[in-house]
Amino acid sequence: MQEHLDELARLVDTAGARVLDRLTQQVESPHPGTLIGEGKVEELAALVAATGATLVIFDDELSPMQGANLERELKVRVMDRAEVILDIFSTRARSHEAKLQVELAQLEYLLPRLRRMWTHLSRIRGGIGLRGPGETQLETDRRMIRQKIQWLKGKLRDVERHRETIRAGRTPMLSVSLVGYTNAGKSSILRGLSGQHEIVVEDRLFATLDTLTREVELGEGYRARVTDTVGFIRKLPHHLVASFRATLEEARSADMLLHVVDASHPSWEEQMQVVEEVLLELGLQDRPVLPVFNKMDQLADPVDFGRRVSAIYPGAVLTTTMRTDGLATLRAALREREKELRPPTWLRLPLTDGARLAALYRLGEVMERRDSAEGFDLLVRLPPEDLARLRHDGVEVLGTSVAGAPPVG
Ligand SMILES: Nc1nc2c(ncn2[C@@H]2O[C@H](COP(=O)(O)OP(=O)(O)O)[C@@H](O)[C@H]2O)c(=O)[nH]1
Ligand SMILES: [Mg+2]
Repeated sequence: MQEHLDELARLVDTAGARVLDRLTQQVESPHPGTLIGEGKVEELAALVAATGATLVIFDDELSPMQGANLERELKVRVMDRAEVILDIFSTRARSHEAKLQVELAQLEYLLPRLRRMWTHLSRIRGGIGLRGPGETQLETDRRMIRQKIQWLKGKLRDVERHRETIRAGRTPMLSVSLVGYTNAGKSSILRGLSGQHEIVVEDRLFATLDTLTREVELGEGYRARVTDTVGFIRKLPHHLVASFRATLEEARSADMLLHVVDASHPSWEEQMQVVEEVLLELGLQDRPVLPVFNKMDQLADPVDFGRRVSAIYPGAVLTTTMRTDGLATLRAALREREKELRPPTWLRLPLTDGARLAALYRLGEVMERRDSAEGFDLLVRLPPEDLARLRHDGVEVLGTSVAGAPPVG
C-alpha cells in the first residue's frame, strides 16, 4: 500500500508536482459517488485547507462522476493515477507517432469527462460572465472530439502500415523486443548491447516513449535486432495501452520478448505480474519470453537469488548493466536462441559456384567444410529465410544434422 503510494509519488514528481501529504483509507466497499466515505472526504478537505494543496491525486481509478463530485466537495483539481500517467506521456512524447498516440489516449479519456473539464475551464477563466456550457455546446464538442479520434486512428493505421513496410525490407535476423516494468533497465540493456551511449537512460519513470531499434553484435558472428519500447506500470490506463498498439507492434513481430525485471526492487514479483497482465491485454501472451533479471549488482546475495529464480523460471538470465561483462550471459542466451532457429544443415555447392561459397561465409556460420570431386560440402547455420532461398535457387540440401559427417545419399 505505502509502496504503491511511493510509486505514485514518483509519478507525481515526474509530472512536475510536489507532494505535500498523504492520506490512506482501507475501502471495504467503495462509495459510488466519491470512492472514499463521507467522513474521509471531510478529512481530506481539512487536509487540503491545512496544506494549501491545489491538487488531489487518487491512486485508484475514479469514475467521471466520482471525479466531478470530489472536485465539487474539495474545491481543488482532482486527478487519478491514470490521468497523471497521461499527463507525463503528453509532456514526454517526442516522435510524431508518440504524439499521435498520446493525443488519442487523452481524447478517449476526456470524452466521458467533458462536462467536468468545462467546469475547470470556466473556473480558470474566473467564471465572471461565463456560463457553463449548454447542452448544445457539449454536444458539439463531443462530436468534434469523436471526429478527431477517428482522424487520429486513421493516422496511426498509416504509421502501422509504414512500420510494416520497414520491417518487411529489413535483413532477416533474430529480433527481440525489450518489455518490462518502467525503470527496470530496458534502455540500459539496449545501450549496453549496442554500445550506443546516446540512448537515454534515466532514473525516472517513462524516460522512453518511442520505439528504438538497434542491430547488435552478439559475438561469434551472431547478430540480433533489439527493440526498446515504453515501459509498463500498475494501472496503466487502458486508452494508453490501446493507443500504443502501433509502437508495440514491434513486439508482436519479434521472435522473442525479453522481459526485463528489476531484481533489486522489493516488489519485483508484483511488477512481473503487472507486465504479464499488460502483455495479455495486448494479445502478446503467447510470444516466447526470456526473463532477464537485471540490477543483480544491487543484491546482497546474488547467487541465492539466482538459484531461487531459476527454479521458477528455468533459463532466466541474470544481468547487470553496471559492469562491462554484465550482459555476457544475455548475449550468450541470445546466441543460443539464434542457433536453435538455425539448425546445422549440410549443403552441396558445385565446384564452379565460388561466388555462392563466399556468400555463405558472409551470411551464416560455416561449421565444417569438405571439398571433393562432387563439390563443396558445407555444414552451415543459416537464417531460415536464406536456407529457403538457396533451396529455391536449386542448391542441393543434403540434410539437417548435428553429427559430424554429411548424410550420404
Ligand atoms: N544498479 C543498477 N542500476 C541500473 C542497472 N540497469 C539500469 N539501472 C538504472 O536504473 C534506472 C532506469 O534505467 P533505464 O534503462 O532508463 O530503465 P527503463 O525504464 O527500463 O528503460 C537508471 O537510473 C539506470 O542507471 C543495473 O544493472 N544496476
Ligand atoms: Mg527506457
